[in-house]
Amino acid sequence: ILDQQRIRAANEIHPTPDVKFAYGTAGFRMQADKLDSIMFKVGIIAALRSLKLNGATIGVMITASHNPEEDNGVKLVDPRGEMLEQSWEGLSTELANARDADSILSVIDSIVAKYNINVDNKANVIYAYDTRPSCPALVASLKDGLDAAGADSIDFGLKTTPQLHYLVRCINTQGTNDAYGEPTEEGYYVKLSEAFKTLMKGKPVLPAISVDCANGVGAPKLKEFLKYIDSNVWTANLVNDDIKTPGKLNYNAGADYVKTQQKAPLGAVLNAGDRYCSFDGDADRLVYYYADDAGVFHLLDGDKIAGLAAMFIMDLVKTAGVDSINVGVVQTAYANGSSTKYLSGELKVPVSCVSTGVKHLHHEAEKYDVGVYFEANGHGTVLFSPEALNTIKTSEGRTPAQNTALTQLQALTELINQTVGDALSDMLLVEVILAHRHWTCQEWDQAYTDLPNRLVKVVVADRTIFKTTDAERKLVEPQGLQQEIDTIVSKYSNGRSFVRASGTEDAVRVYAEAATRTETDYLAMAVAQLVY
Ligand code: 16G
Ligand code: ZN
Repeated sequence: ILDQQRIRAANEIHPTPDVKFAYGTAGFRMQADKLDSIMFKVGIIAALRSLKLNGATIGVMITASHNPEEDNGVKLVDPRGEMLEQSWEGLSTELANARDADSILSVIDSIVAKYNINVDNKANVIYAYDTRPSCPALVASLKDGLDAAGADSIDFGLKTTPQLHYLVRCINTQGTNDAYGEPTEEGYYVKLSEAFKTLMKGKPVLPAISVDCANGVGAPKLKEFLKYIDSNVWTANLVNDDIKTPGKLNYNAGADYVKTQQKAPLGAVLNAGDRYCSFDGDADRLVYYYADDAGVFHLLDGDKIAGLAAMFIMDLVKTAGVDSINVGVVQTAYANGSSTKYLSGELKVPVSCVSTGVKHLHHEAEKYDVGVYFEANGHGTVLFSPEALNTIKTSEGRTPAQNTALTQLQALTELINQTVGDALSDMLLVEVILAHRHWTCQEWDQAYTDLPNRLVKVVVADRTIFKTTDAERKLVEPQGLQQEIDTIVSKYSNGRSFVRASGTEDAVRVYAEAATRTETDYLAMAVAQLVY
């Protein structure tokens, strides 16, 4: 199936530039004009991965999420809609860095030999892309790789990242007990909207929410979703929904902008009492925000969403009388200290801390019956274990209240995109909870007060010398640096600070939080000084 001639030909048309490529936490991501060779090679890797898994369908998503419009990227999705298995990241990197046809073919041979791959089988791959102007050319290169590898491939066109993850899972589970849904975009809207309607039944109609779509793919997809919901049930106003004008994608807008700048996006005028949220450029991150009566901006980030979701699900589990289901929350070191305190101290829910990156959170969340995971940046979801799903499905309530709660839990398992963080699905989850509680954003925000925090990016000569342990909260190298950080931190009340090398940029990140804004800024600067 793997056609050596075609692979050589593809390599001629898509030569590998002199760049050091690495499959990182976000797949391959960089300036779009450097990605051409990567794409056809990703096509080959996707085919090999499918062959290794007996022809299961693998997904390829072309996007650079919240990055500037000039960037692009590509990542692979495993059969259950999860991130590519880690061991294959290295293989992808190896192939990406092979320059001449002979080296490319020899990397392919070594993968085939390593996994005992039967190249006479059929590989299945689906792919989709975001709104970036560089996508069509990259898609063409990807297709060259898929064809050279003899894969059967389907172009799903413009999709959000979580929609592509959903499609992969649906295709691979079709016709099994584990079927996840119809493998179409429409199937996705139907699944979410039906679950949403069930959960909103008898609840107050919320005033329209304002959704900043970062001028990305979330805009047309949210508009599509709205067709499935009667506006008497729920509706939204879109801001930054222009996907046509060059240069607008993620420009001063979107979840990453709002989270890092701690201010409203371009084009949003905040009225006290109203609800606002932002998606990122590929609609897998979500943050909420509002203005108080004094007009002051308040952010409700991934930590706040995790707290809200955990609280709601724990209550439902109790009301439904299925207390055997345990709920846990997974965070990273970036979670605000107040959120961790709230979760363990008030909700009394187990909390784990893992390294940055969705795959780490996802993996850890699978250890609970119901695992709520969110990064502070707004990427997250809720996972229900097969046992939990079964308990919810088969339990019989002894009272009408128990039955209602069971129905609602069941609907939650369908509303939540369990493959990966999904801005649309997560937003619907938040809306459901606010409607159930009759809460405004401000009331939701009362759960706890975030400690002031600061994230500083430090460009260093070599970021690889920064090695961490304890879920990135402590440095082991360079030697002695952690003690110096500890000494500084100990001078601040509620002080916490850590340093880690970025997985997506050539820089080191310094995070700091403390009791007051001023102290936080001093702490962040003092630790950043140590790193320079
Ligand atoms: C990637 C990760 C995101 C993480 C971010 C950290 C996935 C799909 N995405 O975007 O979860 O928060 O990297 O970036 O895993 P950093 O390493 O540059 O701080
Ligand atoms: Zn994203």
